[in-house]
Amino acid sequence: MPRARVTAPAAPVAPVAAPARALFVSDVHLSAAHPETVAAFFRFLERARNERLDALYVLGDLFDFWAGDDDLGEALNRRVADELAVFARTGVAIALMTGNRDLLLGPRFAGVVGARLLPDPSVISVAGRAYLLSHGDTLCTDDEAYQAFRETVRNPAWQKDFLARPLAERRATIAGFRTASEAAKSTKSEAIMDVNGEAVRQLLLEHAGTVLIHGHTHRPGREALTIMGALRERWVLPDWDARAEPPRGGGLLADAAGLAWVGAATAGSWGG
Ligand code: LP5
Ligand code: MN
Repeated sequence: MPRARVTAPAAPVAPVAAPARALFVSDVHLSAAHPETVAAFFRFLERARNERLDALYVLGDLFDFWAGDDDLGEALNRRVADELAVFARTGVAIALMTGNRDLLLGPRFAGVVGARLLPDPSVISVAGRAYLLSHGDTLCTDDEAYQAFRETVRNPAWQKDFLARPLAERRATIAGFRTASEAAKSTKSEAIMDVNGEAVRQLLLEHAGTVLIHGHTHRPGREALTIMGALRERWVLPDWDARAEPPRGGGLLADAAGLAWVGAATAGSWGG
């Protein structure tokens, strides 16, 4: 049975000044074509309700693609908005950063959810520790073809023109981009599609005392770096695919103890 819709746009939830417990996820790639992953994400939110969270940070690519906020009429998009709105109403402040797939996610979607949009990069604090948040695609500076594409589609004039086109045309254009992107990726090395070490060091240098968390590369893990004599960390979130063997997904939980992996596809808690 379909869930009740949250029809009235909720007022954006005020950011929690100093959350004590927060959850980070990215690259969920929600799509009507992958109902297993959608179900896994909703189960994850259900589980997260028991965690006394103050905040949920989504670091981009929540959706596999986003053609514009007027696509909220599509059943999956509306269900995701409704689920997140219900989650926000349990007292969790939701912050949404866009990724390379859902860069057109905007204020209307955020309003329906009761979330706020988070710039990339952003520095936030959880339990007295500073975290530097990014989707991660800007760090992939060796991928020059992608960076050129990014510059075009991040151009406000280009976006305005694109959003003025009919929804069906936008969806078709994005499908064309996806096909071209997959073809381009098949010619790129793994190294080119990973973050550039110097770009990471530069970003950390610009934000002293922070722990970097990003997604995009789909290479979950933790890296320790020494920058200007200080020990720094970079944590990479996993992407989600409930049909993969083993299934991928999950996120990072931040509290006074620091960061810990959570979710079905990680070695941390919330397994199964
Ligand atoms: O997403 P993923 O991981 O598969 O691949 C990314 C990079 N690809 C992309 C492209 C998206 O997948 C396309 C779909 C989303 C578009 C939504 C925007 C809607 C339009 C907005 C209008 C304002 O992000 C991929 C990286 C990879 O990550 C790893 O980092 O390598 O980059 C590419 O493959 C890009 C190609 O190298 C070059 C561009 C191919 C598309 C060419 C179309 C021509 C149109 C020119 C005008 C822009
Ligand atoms: Mn991405």
